[in-house]
Amino acid sequence: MSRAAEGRAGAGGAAATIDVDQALSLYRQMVLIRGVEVEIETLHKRGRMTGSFHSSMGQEACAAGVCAALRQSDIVTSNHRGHGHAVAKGIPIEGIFAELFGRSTGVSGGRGGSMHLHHRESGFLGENAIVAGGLPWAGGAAWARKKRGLTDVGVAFIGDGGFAQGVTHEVLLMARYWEAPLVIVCENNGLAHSMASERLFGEPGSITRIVEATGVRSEFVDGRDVIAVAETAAAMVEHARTVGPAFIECQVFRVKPHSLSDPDYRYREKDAGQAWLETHDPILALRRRLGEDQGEALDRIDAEVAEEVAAASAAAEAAPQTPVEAALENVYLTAELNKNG
Ligand SMILES: Cc1ncc(C[n+]2csc(CCOP(=O)(O)OP(=O)(O)O)c2C)c(N)n1
Ligand SMILES: [Mg+2]
Repeated sequence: MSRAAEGRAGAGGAAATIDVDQALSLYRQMVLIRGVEVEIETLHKRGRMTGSFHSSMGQEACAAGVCAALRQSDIVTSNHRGHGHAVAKGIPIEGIFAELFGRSTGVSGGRGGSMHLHHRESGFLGENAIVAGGLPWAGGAAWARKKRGLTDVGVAFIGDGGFAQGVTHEVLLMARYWEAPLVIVCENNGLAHSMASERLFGEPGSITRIVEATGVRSEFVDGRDVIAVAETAAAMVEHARTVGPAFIECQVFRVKPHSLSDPDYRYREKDAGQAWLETHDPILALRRRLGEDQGEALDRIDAEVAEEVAAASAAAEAAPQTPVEAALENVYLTAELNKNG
């Protein structure tokens, strides 16, 4: 148990940085991410949503904990497994559902779908289907903000697979050289599709040591523990705001197959995800930690989130479909786009 949870959020103890209200807010955020993704999976299975998607079930604590340390004006970029980051950064969930339904009310006008959520108003610069493709965006955004005299940071969520991309190492070194306010969050879920992370990098924590060797401030954190993630993220975001780049390796677990269409039983034990969830679910872990005292408040959050998700999903589905003629909007640079760029 982290110091914070032993303190005001838990059973009493040493100095805490996270109080009960903040812990409840982290809980709500994780339940909302889970609720949105379970709804998306259900809609796919019922044939009401098409395409595929990459569930972040089991990884909610990383998205919720990191984004809790951010301001609205801080920038986040994400990858193909990005719904949790989008929700945690504050994108309205109706806009996310509408995007996945291909509706014109979607955050990307229904043109982007699951891997191209984008919402400037929330500081969400976008997901990216190219492994580690969002990282140079965040690095550039961070550097630009520093050049403009702002104190906002850029945060890039990448997977362990993203750490095997050359661009990751380039951005890391450039951000260090320019002292850019960038936080790289590597969600190490142990797999890059079917490739075991340990085969490439060694045990969890090894990626942190590789980054440490560059002189960039680095932390390894248990991504099942949302309070530990939130505390670590707060320190690293502050470091980025005031000093320079920071790196977090967040150890998580991918509960679902790589995507909806992935036969994961070919490279890991059948039902490995479900078995993990039963013993390590970050949502249940926080519930247990907060204890009976908060039982009613937690139940209320569960009910409110369920209602919010159902309403958002229904409203999104009822919205008009994106017309075919809109398909090429925002693809080519126009004077209007350039002006808003
Ligand atoms: C440059 C590039 N290479 C390969 C792929 C195919 N691909 C999509 S997701 C993925 C695995 C990514 O693993 P990781 O970064 O660990 O993220 P996770 O899926 O585990 O969340 C791969 C290889 C891609 N999209 N882009
Ligand atoms: Mg991975």
